[in-house]
Amino acid sequence: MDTTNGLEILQHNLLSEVKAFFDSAPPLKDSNEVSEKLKEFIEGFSTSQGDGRAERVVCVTSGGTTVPLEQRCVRYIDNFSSGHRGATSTEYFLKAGYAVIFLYRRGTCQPFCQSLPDDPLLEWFEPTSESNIQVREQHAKAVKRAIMKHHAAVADGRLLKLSFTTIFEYLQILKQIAMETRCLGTHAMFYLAAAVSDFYKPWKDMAEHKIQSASGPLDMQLSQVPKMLSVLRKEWAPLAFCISFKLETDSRILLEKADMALKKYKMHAVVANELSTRKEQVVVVTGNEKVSVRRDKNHPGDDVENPLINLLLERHSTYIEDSDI
Ligand code: PAZ
Repeated sequence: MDTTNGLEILQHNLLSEVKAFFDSAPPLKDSNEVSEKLKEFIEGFSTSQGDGRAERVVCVTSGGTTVPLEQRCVRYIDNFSSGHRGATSTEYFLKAGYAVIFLYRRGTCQPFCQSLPDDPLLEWFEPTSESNIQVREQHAKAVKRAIMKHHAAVADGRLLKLSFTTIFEYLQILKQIAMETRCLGTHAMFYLAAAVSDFYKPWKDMAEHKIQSASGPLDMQLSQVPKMLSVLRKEWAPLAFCISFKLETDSRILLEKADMALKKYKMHAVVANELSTRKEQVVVVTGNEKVSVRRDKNHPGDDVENPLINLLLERHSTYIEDSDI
């Protein structure tokens, strides 16, 4: 088998696995609505600005995907991701003038919510009369700021939020986003911070009803989720600037795995992070460098996403300029 032929066969096999994944996935309930929202959002900002520069858009994925074990799902496999990285990064992208499609796991961190009180929601408010409720004085500033910033981003047509829970929903929506943003070419970016399951139970092989414990220990085989990063890069969004993340708990293999992902999926950069230090430091791995990015400890409240997004914005600009030549 010559190498070209070998690669073609691998690509063909991958595309068949991807097709099988989507064909057997439960269809998205609100697929048409998602499509409409995306079209409207992109139309809203994709016309050139006054200075002739086209707008830039980033799809930020955030939080973890679940893997249902039953069709009428009682149990599922989940992961640790809080969505903090995606939510915080979204704020920096918006600040830099990007339009953001925030694809997030329901119930995880949201942009502009970091400084909201930790108290339970109902305790933020107090009744002032029979029919009036106000935010408690000690929370008023933080709540008002969060609401104003969020409202401005959505009302300006710069923030579109789409939610998922399962691996099936996540990949179907990601594909829709990629197809709808193709028209933006190199001005589109994918910032894939979501923790996406590597294994899943195909829908057709899944028990319909709750798995019974009376049948003894659970012995279940999971299939591998097809490598969608490859498909995103090659098929769905071939011109977009693509950043994926690599998380490991063993620092000895982290950079090597990030390098492998960079080459295998042809990403433009892979952000390598370790579970325990992910809020302090990441390493941006590209074809010719490994840049360590750290949170500035001298500035209280600063986070690692601030320098990370600055670096990626620069790289995206260079990518666009180089592609224009
Ligand atoms: O969501 P979070 O802020 O708790 O954590 C962020 C993260 C570690 C999920 C992200 O930086 C990441 O590495 N995502 C990809 C994980 C992976 O599938 O390797």
